[in-house]
Amino acid sequence: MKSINQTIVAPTTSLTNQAIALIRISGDEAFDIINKLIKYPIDKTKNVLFKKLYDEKELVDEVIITSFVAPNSFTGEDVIEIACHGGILNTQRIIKLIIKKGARMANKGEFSQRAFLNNKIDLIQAEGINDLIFAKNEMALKIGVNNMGGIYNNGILEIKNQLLDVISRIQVSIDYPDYDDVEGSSIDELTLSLEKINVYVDKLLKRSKLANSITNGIKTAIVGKTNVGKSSLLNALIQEERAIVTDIEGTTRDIVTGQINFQNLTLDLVDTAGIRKTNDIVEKIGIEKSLNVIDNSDFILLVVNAENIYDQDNKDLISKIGDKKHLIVVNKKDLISNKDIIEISKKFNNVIFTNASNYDVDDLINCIEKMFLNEELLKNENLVLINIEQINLVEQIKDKLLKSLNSILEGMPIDIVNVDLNVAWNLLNELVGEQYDEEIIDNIFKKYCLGK
Ligand SMILES: Nc1nc2c(ncn2[C@@H]2O[C@H](COP(=O)(O)OP(=O)(O)OP(=O)(O)O)[C@@H](O)[C@H]2O)c(=O)[nH]1
Ligand SMILES: [Mg+2]
Repeated sequence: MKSINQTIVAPTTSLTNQAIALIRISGDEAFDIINKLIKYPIDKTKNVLFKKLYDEKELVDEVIITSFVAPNSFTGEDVIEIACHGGILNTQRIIKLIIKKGARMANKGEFSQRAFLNNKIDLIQAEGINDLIFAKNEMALKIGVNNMGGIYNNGILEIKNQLLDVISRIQVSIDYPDYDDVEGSSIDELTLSLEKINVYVDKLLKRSKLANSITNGIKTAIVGKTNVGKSSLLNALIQEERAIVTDIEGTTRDIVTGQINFQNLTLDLVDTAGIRKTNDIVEKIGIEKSLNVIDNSDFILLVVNAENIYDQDNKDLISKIGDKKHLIVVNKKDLISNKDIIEISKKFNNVIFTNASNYDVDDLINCIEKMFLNEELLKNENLVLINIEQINLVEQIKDKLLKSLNSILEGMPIDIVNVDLNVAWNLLNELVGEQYDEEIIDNIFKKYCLGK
């Protein structure tokens, strides 16, 4: 592993031809290094200065230097940020010069990693920064901003305190078995406290799973019989002629994908081969794939036409979809009467009408937004995690808490209950980053952008 003590440098903006690029230096030698590239040395103070950069005597660029003194910087170290002219060659040349004067190239995410290791941010905040950078819709952006600012982290810190309190009460009653007056250590009181913690963790998990799915992209399959307009629907939703559309049955043979970002949610769409009986080997394979896509999706758009809505193929598809979230999309509504629309609407409670070839899919979009956005998420007043590793940790915490609660209710010895509670406590610490494995931390930050 490269040394954490070395001064590091990286471009914080991407390397392309642009007006201004930003280069960040962080570490003990940040000021010494910049002073080797300018005529009059800058003091170790927080400052913004216009300077000329030199390679020995040769002018390199005119730049703005912003300096931060440890511990009052993003990383908690001395930091110099150089806003230089943004040509690729120019930016690379300045970075090479800085390396020549003693810095080393930063790893991906190393600035954030240092901020974390220097206690400037906790892990939830660090992940928030990443979520913010990669946000695909406004919901993800808002959650990223909230988590970066640590606005709702106190909820999880409060839960940590409550859990510690329960563990301590149990520990006291284990250590002093004869002293049964320890306040709050009766089975009823412990159960009550644990139930409260459980409710919080359970809600956090539910919110987060939903948010993860709608912010990263809900896996959505477009399925149905041939020629009903599935590919037209994909094209209308992504507003691009991606999938081939013809009036020949069996046009789509393989799966075609697309993504649509609504204001607050994202759908990862998969258009599939239409279902029908066929002897064509290639088409058969496509149909097989369509059925697999249903299994691997979280949301299904079953596309039908008015005249085939009740036929056996569609009945089979509905039973294959089972209790997965789905909508029945009656496409080609331009070909049916209002009377038909009313009749069909009476028979199904999750039916939507579209005219995909005319890009008329507004009702469908409104309906999907309503289906997935729950009030609590929109209000954004609680901690929500959208990162899958964090959600997995919360899942494990929930399992352990539930196990200990059940053990208490089943009258198991109290020291056994405490074993699971201690594991939950460690996992909670891992979640906020107060306890960590260096290798895991290295891995977490590697997925960040260079310069972040
Ligand atoms: N009148 C009308 N025709 C439509 C509509 N949507 C699609 N079509 C037409 O229906 C035919 C089939 O459309 P596709 O989108 O290729 O249907 P598909 O379900 O993907 O068909 P396969 O790939 O063969 O399974 C094309 O001729 C489309 O132009 C609609 O809303 N109204
Ligand atoms: Mg098709």
